[in-house]
Amino acid sequence: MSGPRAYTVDVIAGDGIGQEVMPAAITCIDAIAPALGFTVTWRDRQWGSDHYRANGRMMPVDGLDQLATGDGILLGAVGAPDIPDDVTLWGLLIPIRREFHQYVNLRPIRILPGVVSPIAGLDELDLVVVRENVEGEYSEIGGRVYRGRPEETAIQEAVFSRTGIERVAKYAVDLASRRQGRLVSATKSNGIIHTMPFWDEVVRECVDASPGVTLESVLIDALAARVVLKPRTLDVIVASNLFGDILSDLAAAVAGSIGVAPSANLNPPRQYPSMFEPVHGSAPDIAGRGIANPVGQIWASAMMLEHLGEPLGAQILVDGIESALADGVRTADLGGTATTTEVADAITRHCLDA
Ligand code: GGG
Repeated sequence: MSGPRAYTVDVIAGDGIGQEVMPAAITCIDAIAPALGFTVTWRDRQWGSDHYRANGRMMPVDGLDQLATGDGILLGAVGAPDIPDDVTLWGLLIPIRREFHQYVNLRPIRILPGVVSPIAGLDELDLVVVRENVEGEYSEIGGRVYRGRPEETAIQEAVFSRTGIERVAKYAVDLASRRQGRLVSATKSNGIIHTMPFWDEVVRECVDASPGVTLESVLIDALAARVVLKPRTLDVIVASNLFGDILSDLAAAVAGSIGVAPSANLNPPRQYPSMFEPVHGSAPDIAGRGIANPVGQIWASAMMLEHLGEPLGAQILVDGIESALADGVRTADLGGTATTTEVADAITRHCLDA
């Protein structure tokens, strides 16, 4: 490519601490971009719960059309105590994942320097959760009958298609083949007797087509225990939408704090923009105090740079995070006293020294 590489990124800081950690990530990228020869045009989208309170919608009617013209989406957090969680999630996050076929939710989990795991003696961890991101248990199919009566009943259907399982399983198999060659699949085929045996079958077919990769199917309850008790026996985990969400939050807590974990909602064929967000939510209990951990957001931005074709920028950001944490610049969730801005400034300084 000749000339400066120019990217247009839609920024949805969203709710709560999303508004605090997002500027930290933008500051870091703006600091390193000139020396690396690329530019980013940030398109600020003030969508989320405030937009909902003012307009009755989490984003404008043509919000998805607006996002379709960009190269990527950087999301902060969604969720507010006065709005039902299903409204915030289904009004913003889930439509974006679905519209842009972001069927892989990639969630790397590592113990970063200076971060202490709550599991005694665990000082190293490096695993990746590959979560199916557009179908499964997150489904709008179902309903509620006999509202307010003793016989009130809710039905929620899970949707698993061969295409949907195959494409995320192939992604996970490919990733496993480039790491340790070991894939663990989360299942519950003993209790969930239609969708989970189908999931197991299709994942098995995908693994069998890749001779260098071994597969272990593990019941989700046992796998959750293993994430806590023996996390280092895990390398790449592939899981359905709900199981992947829970396992990755759990693994992030095992790695020291959910505040540092990043997440990439990927459209692997790159026909549509992908979206990058921290795993954490809007954390209304600490919002507005300037103490939120910006590392998850900055690490998610590094994943975005990697996806956009700026691997050096991505590496500089990750190295900057590691150096700042190793220096002891940490927010309260990691046992430190630094503010969001102090952590972002320390990371930026390290990035500029790189
Ligand atoms: N950082 C994005 C965010 O706020 N996520 C909140 C959440 O509840 N996400 C659920 C999900 O990823 O499915």
